[in-house]
Amino acid sequence: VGLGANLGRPVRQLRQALTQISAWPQLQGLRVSSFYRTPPWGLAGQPDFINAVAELDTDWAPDRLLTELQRIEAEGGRVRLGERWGPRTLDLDILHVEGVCRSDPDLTLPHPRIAERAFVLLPLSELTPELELPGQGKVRTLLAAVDTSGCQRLEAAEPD
Ligand code: A4P
Ligand code: MG
Repeated sequence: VGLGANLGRPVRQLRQALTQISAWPQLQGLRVSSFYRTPPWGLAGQPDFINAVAELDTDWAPDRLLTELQRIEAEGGRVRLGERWGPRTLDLDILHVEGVCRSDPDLTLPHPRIAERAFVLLPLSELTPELELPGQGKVRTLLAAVDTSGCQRLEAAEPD
């Protein structure tokens, strides 16, 4: 799962989302990357984002997982200003589900734009550098090909 925010209190919103995920009854394991401060991708002139990636084990099917993530976005009072790639208080995307490849617009897996995004590849490579993303390549290799200058890892003690 990729987490991102650039409105409100981004670090706090990411921590709160992770707390909610960690309380899921279906959850068997949860590993979370460092948080990164990253320059906006896709649409300039908006605040820097805070991004992180979480790996988890669940019995939920991918569609149910997306529904539950969208519930957390909504409960966090998700605010967005309407533009594609524009600012938002919380964005939770499914990046990859082991063994699943699909191009349904409601849920495309793996997420189609991972290879272009340092803000995903940096935290993802902390957790699963050897992961092969079907159709895109290995995380470690993809990371080596993107520009990570401007991305800054935050200390775990970063205040909210
Ligand atoms: N959807 C399809 N596939 C998926 C998936 N794998 N995971 C559908 C989650 N959702 C998926 O989502 C729109 C629809 O996509 C959903 O209804 C779901 O059924 P959304 O969350 O409303 O829109 P979105 O995530 O904002 O999509 P959009 O506009 O493509 O934005 P992106 O691609 O997520 O990019 N820069 C930095 N540094 N850090 C960021 O986190 N984020 C964005 C947003 C832009 N720039 C950024 C960052
Ligand atoms: Mg999203």
